[in-house]
Amino acid sequence: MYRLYDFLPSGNGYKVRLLLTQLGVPFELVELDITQGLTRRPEFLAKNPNGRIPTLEIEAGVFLPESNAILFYLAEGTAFFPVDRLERAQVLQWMCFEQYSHEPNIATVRFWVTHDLLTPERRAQLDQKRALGYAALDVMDQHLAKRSFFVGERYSIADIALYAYTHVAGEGGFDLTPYAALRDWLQRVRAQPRYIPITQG
Ligand SMILES: N[C@@H](CCC(=O)N[C@@H](CS)C(=O)NCC(=O)O)C(=O)O
Repeated sequence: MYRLYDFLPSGNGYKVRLLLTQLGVPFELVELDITQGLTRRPEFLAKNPNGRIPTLEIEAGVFLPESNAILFYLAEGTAFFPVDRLERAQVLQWMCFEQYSHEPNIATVRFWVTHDLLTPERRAQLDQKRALGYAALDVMDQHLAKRSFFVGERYSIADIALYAYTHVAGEGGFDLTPYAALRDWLQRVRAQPRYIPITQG
């Protein structure tokens, strides 16, 4: 059985929990409180030298970190990952966008705000992070104005990757009210079979 090292408030971890649940694949959850530095201890660094969750233990001693890499691994050969060559590349395109333009702004601000970690140095970065986060939401909203899901009109791991931190962006102070297409898409993701909320292990 897969073992998932995770932290329940984490959107990156939630991506993996959501896909495993939607695939109907059982897994063992090992929660590590990142606010207590548990992923920076030698025993975890031996599993993922980058010291971060999510990390999936595929079989004894075989560890795969990085949420989107884990999604790729789990979704291969399933309805969550297209077979068409261009659509596969488009899934990768949106997952790269998520990691470079979306998550570092939207997820980081949410983490600082919800965990009361707004040091003066971070406060000074807030405006820029918020502006970059809103720019990412603009791109998503424009794309979704013409389609139901990110790639090929089908729910895929691109949607899971982007949903994870978008649906909780409000916790970081992002106002989603002006993003009608984006909000409709959030509802469509929520309506998918075997959907679970971020708080569920
Ligand atoms: N690019 C990685 C980011 C992973 C990441 O930043 N994980 C955070 C929680 S969301 C973490 O483990 N932080 C603990 C730490 O850095 O000590 C992914 O997508 O999995």
